[in-house]
Amino acid sequence: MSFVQRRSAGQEEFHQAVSEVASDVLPWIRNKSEYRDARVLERLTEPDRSLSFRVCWYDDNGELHLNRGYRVQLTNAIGPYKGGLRFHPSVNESVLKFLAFEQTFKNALTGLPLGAAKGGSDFDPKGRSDAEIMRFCQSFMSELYRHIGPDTDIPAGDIGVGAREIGYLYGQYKRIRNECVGVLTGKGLEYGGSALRSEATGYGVVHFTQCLLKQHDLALEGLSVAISGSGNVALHAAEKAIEMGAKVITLSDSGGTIVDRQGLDTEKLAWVTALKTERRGRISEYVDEFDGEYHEGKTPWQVNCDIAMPCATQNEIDNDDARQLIKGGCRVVSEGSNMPTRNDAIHRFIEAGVLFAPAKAANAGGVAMSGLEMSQNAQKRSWSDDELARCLESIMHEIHDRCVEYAPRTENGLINYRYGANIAGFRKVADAMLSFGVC
Ligand code: NDP
Ligand code: 2IT
Repeated sequence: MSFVQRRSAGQEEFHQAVSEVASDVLPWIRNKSEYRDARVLERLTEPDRSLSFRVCWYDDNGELHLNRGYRVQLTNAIGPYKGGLRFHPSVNESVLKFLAFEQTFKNALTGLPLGAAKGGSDFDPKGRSDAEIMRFCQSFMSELYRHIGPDTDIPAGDIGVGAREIGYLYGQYKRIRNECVGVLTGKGLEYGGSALRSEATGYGVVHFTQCLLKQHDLALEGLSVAISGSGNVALHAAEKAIEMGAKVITLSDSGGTIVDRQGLDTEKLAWVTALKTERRGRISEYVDEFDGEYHEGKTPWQVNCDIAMPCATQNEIDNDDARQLIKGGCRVVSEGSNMPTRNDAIHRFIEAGVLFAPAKAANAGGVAMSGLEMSQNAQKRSWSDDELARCLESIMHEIHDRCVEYAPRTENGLINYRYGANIAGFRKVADAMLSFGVC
């Protein structure tokens, strides 16, 4: 860690992500000189390249704004660089390096040939008109286009980047390059997108959770689920959890949390989806429409639940939240967002016998479906919804089984998925790197 702390000084999120992986990988490679001598893990902490660039755009009043754009291309050892773009004021190099680092092991776990990258900007889309979003996306792509390509680097969405933004970004790429190629995933169905891409991350989290429960002779039906966030991942996780008979009792946004102890049903969820995707409103409006409580400025982790599904952002569960969740009867934590749980909280969960599904395994359904979008684009074909739904389920099962293959059982007889995901993901990338010699 001192090597990473020295070379990436002040990048706390990045240190956190590396430390979490290193705590499992370093003991595992202790007797494996091929990985140790080639310093594979250290090499993965230095991205292949990290780009930053100026993004200028005009708001609707004709005022000029200046943001910074980024693309961190971490490794293309097992395939072209692949990972989302995040537009949020908190974006900086540390956040994108942690996300690209996590993406490395996640993409390896999918079993698909996908390298790892992450990008984005400190641009804040909140309160901006469609025209402002379009001008920002066009300006951003006017630089990004020279660094990406369908066999080089294929960005997708993440926080603040959904179907609307991917449309504007792809439109600009096409205009500059005069090429219709699979250079972005998450595209609209009319112009090369894949069915189920927008649903895949949230659905995948629930499929993974079902595998984990089954492995421990449990079932999802009837269990209460506290979900954070109300964006792409949260809403699709809620949809699939409800479909599978679970009771979804919370959603949140950066303003606060709604608690509906009766549980959301498909009608209430459709209302929230319209609120968030069409009107771009606040989750607090839920309690004007339906029964329930709104807890301003609070996360869902004070609410008693069987399963916690963080689906908003990084570091949303700290040690106190973990203590509270355990006290409230939580038996499973399934991470939809990337690095939502602080490292001390992960240890607390595992020690307490809470089944912990790490993001790099549980939320890999999104990037896996992106991989399938790339395959469809390369074939110039579109696969059916049913076929893609079957592919997603089987990929999530395979990821689960890859984790179990490497995971020791904890003292309580439970599977340590964090360990299994870290070792299975690392091993694939490391073996590819060893094949290439020193580079
Ligand atoms: P969205 O932009 O669609 O939604 C993000 C949600 O999280 C919103 O409800 C937002 O609330 C909330 N949120 C964001 N930042 C904060 C914050 N600092 N504090 C509290 N709430 C916050 O993003 P996604 O659903 O796509 O992404 C959510 C998470 O899932 C991220 O960690 C992302 O990296 C991860 N992920 C996404 C994938 C995808 O395919 N989209 C794939 C795999 C992982 P508000 O609107 O108020 O900001
Ligand atoms: O964190 C993630 O896996 C994503 N945001 C999706 C990346 C992708 O390329 O689909």
